[in-house]
Amino acid sequence: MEIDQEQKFQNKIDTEEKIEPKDWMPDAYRKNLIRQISQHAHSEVIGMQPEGNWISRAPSLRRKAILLAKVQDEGGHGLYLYSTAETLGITREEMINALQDGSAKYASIFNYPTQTWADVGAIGWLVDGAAIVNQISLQRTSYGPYSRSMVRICKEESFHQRQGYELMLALSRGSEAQKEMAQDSLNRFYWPALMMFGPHDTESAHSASSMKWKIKRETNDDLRQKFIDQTAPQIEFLGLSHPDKNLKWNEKRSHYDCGEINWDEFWRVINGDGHCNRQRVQHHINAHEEGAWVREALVSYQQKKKTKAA
Ligand code: BYC
Repeated sequence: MEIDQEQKFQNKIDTEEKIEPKDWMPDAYRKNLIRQISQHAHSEVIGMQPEGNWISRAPSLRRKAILLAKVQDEGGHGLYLYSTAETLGITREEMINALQDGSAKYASIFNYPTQTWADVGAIGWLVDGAAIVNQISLQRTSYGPYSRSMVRICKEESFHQRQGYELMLALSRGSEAQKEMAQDSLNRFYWPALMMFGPHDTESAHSASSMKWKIKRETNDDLRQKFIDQTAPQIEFLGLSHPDKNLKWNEKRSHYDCGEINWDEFWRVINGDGHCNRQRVQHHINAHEEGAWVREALVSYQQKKKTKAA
């Protein structure tokens, strides 16, 4: 019976039919999706912190308004994704607990500090840029609600990426000090942005099953290569120097060859020992505790409405 169900499920995947919340699915598919989607949601929400750090110090009203809107969008993405994960039978509370007790991960990039204003540009350009490359591919993921949330998120991310690049362009066409600030920021964020795509395919624990079930449509290395290829001419147009001294166009492959990521750093950061891991989670815990009264007020308002209607 189970084998039959599993075959039917795989046929659906193979013929590009979306899996919907009430459809039968193997436990391992459900578990893998909950893991990836909840970690994606956590990344969006924790990702508000490094940029939020600059809202009160944005250099103009225009820049402040743009940054406020962007950070708010990221919170919205978190909400779509938590709701998507909830359709798989996990509660928001369980997901938040896993984030706060360290059992669930979030994107490693957000454990790096934002030291200068240029970092806001570098995050928009490189971090949202890397996220879009991944998320465009995830628009075709096999789970219906995840795929639909990606369509909406990608539209907003592409605005974020452009605002980041425009900020970097303004700095790189500005004074010598501004250009230096842009270069320094590119140097610090380039490699961590490449790490966002995860370990090499040969080291990726979840890739084989995720590719078979079309949760992931392209591998970590293929997506990373796309990002490397699209970013090189963007760096050149800014007039900045490329942080990867081994980067070289390979005519035969029609791709850039590149230097190696520092994988020790990657594993250290995702296992909790980056610059800001403790600070990011503690800040989340504090905000969550401070916001408890809002959640309580909402629940009692909803209960009141229900009692009135009954
Ligand atoms: N950081 O088997 P693998 C944004 C973990 S935010 C941390 O290859 P998978 C934005 C991985 O979870 C957008 N952990 O995993 C927001 C696994 O650990 P567990 C974020 C990482 O899932 C604010 C282990 O390493 N986007 O746009 O097949 C401001 C083995 O890896 C990372 C998403 O979340 C990492 N970089 O592939 C600005 C996209 N890489 O779970 C911007 C959705 C790997 O076994 N997620 N790990 O404990 C994905 O596409 C996939 O989950 C990944 C990893 C490609 C990230």
